[in-house]
Amino acid sequence: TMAPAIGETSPEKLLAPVLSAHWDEPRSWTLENYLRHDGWAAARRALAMPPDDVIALVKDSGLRGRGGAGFPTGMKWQFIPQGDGKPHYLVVNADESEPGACKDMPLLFASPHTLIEGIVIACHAIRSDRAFIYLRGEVVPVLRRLHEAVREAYEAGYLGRDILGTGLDVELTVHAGAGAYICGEETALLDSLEGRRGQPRLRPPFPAVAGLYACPTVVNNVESIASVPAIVLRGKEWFRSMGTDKSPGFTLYSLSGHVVSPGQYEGPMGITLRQLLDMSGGMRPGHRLKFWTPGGSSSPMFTPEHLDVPLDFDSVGAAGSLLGTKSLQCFDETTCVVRAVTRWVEFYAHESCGKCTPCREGTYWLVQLLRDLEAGRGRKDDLDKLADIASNIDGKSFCALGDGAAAPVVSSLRHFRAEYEEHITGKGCPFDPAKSVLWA
Ligand code: L3W
Ligand code: SF4
Repeated sequence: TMAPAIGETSPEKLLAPVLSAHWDEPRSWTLENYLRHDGWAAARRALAMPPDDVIALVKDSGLRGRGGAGFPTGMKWQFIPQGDGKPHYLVVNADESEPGACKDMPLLFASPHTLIEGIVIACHAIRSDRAFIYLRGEVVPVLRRLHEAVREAYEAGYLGRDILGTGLDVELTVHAGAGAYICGEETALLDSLEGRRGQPRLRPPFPAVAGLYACPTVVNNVESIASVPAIVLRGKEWFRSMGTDKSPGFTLYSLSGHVVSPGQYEGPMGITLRQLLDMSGGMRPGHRLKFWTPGGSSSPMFTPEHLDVPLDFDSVGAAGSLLGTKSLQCFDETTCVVRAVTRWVEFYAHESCGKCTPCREGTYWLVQLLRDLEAGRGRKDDLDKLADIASNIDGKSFCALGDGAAAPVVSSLRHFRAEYEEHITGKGCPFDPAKSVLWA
C-alpha cells in the first residue's frame, strides 16, 4: 500500500471548509447572508488589480479545473488573446451530469453568490463583459435559485454596468440546457448555447481561441470559478498550504453508494477514500467495499487495494484511473459488478451523441453483450468481444464520452474477470438484486 502522502492534511483542516462553510446556515443562498461572510470583498480587491495580476495570482495558486480534466485555470485564462478587438466570453459549465457527480448543484443551491462573485473576478481578468452559466435544465430548484441570485446581484450593483464603481461591466445570462450529458463537453455546450444541437467540435481550435460565436472563450466548471474569491482573499500561499504540490487546495468530493452518510465532503486535494470513509461513518454496517470510482463512472474503477491512493490528479492517474469530478461511488460485496457496468454503459449508449462511429455503434454493442451476460445468454467468447469493442472505442472516439464508456468495461474486466466468467458458466447473474439495492 502507498503512504498517504497528503502533506498538510490534519483533522482540523478537514473541519475548516471553504466552499461549503455556510451551506447549513438559514437562507445561506441570499446575498444578505453572503455579505455577512466577506462576500464581495474579494472582487473589491481583484477589480483594483490589473487583470494580468489576477491571472498571475490564480496561476500561481496552482488551481486546477474542477470539471474533470484538471487543466490549470490560470493558464486557461492566459490563453485569451489580448488586444484582438473581439469580444471575450466567460462560460460556466454547470451541466453537472457525470454519474456520481453531485457537487456543483449543491454549491449553486446553497451558495450561488460565490459563483457570481467568481464570475465577475474572472471577467475582469480575461477582459470580458459577457458571461453565461450553462445549467443542467432539469434541476429546476437550482435554476430558480440561480435566477433569483442573479436578480439580487443586478439590483445591488454587483452585475451590470460599472460594477463597484470600477468601470467594469458584466452582463450575466443563465441558460438552461435540456438535459443531454454531451452538452457538458465544452464544445458541445457552446454549440448548444448558440442554439444548435449539442455535438462536440473538433479541437483545436480550443475555445480559448475560437469558442462562443467564434470568439475567445473561457469555459470553466462551477467549482473552479467559485474557488477564485477565496484565493483572491486569502492568497496563493494559503491555497497551496492545502493539498499536494501539483494539486493544491481544497475541493468538493461527492460520496455515494453503500456508505453510511452519502453527501458532499469538502477536504484537501490528496485526501484518501479511507480517510473520507473514516470521517463519514464508512460503509454500511456489516458490509465491505468491493469496488469504487474515484471520478464517477467515466473513471476506471478502483478496488479496496486503492483505498490509500491520494485523491489528487497525479496520484490517481499513476494508479491507473482519473480523478475526474471526484465522485466517489462506493459499492459493497452485494453488488454485481456486471450489473453495475451494464447500468453505466446503458447510460453512455443513451447519451452518445451519434457523431462518431466507435462510440455510437460500440456503446450499443457493449450494452447487448452485457445484457446477455446478466440474462444468462453469455457465451464463452463474449468477454474477448467486450474487451475488443471497448478497445475500439477508447482513444478512437471523437470526444471523452467514448473513453468514459469504455472505462468501466475495461477496468471491471481487469479486476473482476472471474465474476464475468461466473455469469457464463452459471448461466446468469449469481447475485440477488434485492440485497444490493442502495439503502440510505
Ligand atoms: C487552450 C490548449 N486550451 C486543453 C483546455 C480545453 C479544456 C481543458 C481541458 O474534459 C474530462 C475528462 C474526464 N489551448 C489546450 C486548452 N485546453 N489544451 O483545457 O481539456 P481536456 O481536453 O483535457 O478535457 P475536457 O474534454 O475538457 C474531459 C471528465 O472531463 N469527464 C466528465 C466530466 C463530467 C463533468 C460533470 O458532470 N460535471 O464535469 C468525463 O470524461 O475527467 O478528462 O477546457 O479547452 N492547447
Ligand atoms: Fe458523440 Fe460519442 Fe463520438 Fe463523443 S464519442 S462525439 S458523444 S458519438
